[in-house]
Amino acid sequence: MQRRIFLLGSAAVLLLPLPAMADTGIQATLYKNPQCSCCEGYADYLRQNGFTVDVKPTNDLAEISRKAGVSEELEGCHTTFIDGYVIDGHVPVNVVRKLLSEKPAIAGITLPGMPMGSPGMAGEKTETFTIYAVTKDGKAPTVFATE
Ligand SMILES: [Cu+2]
Repeated sequence: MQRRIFLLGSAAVLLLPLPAMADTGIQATLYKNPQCSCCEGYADYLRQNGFTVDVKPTNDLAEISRKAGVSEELEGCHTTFIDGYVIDGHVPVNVVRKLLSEKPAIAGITLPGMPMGSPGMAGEKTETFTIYAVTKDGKAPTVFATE
């Protein structure tokens, strides 16, 4: 009788739906200005790299960034949230993965502006990208990675 109950229990576990992450990738929410097209380019880039991206057009992007810890001078052109972190601008996916695997005690990371040749942006890369780590406690940003 004990054994029979055990087997039924195992079968029930197997019939449960798989966790969403198993087949749809890591969930990302990307806020952008309604007019921004390179932001869509970045959403597609994340999708190509296995993320599930929910794009939310908004007219309050600056405020969303600021509340997430990204000051005006460090803002990118869209604001993504993944796994509790803010990822602002056209941050290369290997840097996003570094953040998600290292899980540092920061609010998130940002690549300010819209550098040429960054993921989702047109053009040739002409300069080193500096990706900054930001916090919500008013500390100065630090360099998280360079590409
Ligand atoms: Cu852009």
